[in-house]
Amino acid sequence: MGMGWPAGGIIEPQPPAVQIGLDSGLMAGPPVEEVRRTLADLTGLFSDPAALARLPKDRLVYRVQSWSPVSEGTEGGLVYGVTVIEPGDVGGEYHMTKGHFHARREAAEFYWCYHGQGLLLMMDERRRCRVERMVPGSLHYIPGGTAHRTVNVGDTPLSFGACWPTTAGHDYAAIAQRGFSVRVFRTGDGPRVAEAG
Ligand code: S6P
Ligand code: ZN
Repeated sequence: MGMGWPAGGIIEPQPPAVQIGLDSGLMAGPPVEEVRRTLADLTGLFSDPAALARLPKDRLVYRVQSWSPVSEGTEGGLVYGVTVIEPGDVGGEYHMTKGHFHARREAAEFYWCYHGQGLLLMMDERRRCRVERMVPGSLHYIPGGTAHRTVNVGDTPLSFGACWPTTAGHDYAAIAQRGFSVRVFRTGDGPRVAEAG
């Protein structure tokens, strides 16, 4: 029957391969994969290494569930994922993702927020940054050539869906070396986005 196409006759509707919890954004189903990022995986990400050293290395910062219906690099394919960032900070700097450019610079991406309060940092190759607020229901277009990082500025998990081309690839090196040109800190008046140089 190849590709799940029926041979003919009466068509029996099939259950979906994956379900999404519309409140949490979490995915369930056989094809779902998950990666977890703890503080141990995020060395060099936060600006205060002394604060990092005082915290348990196994603290979960975020996890990414994803479904790649076709193998990475397949032209024309799409990947779907959800990221859940736990609330918290390291020396006052909110929990955030590593952030990346897509290896294929022209590859864009959609994000949308299921739950929580966040900031989406978008930075072009000249290190110019834009920041959008993420709230439940917000939809964000990340154009090609734009590094992206998300920051949980609330006190509950931040959960957002994402859809990107299978050919996009991920380039973490530029961000690992120089970071973003802004950082986001907790203050008594809420989050402050500060220039990082
Ligand atoms: C993939 C997409 C997201 C991130 C995820 C974690 O293109 O942008 O699924 O992978 O939010 O961020 P990062 O920077 O650690 O991959
Ligand atoms: Zn991406």
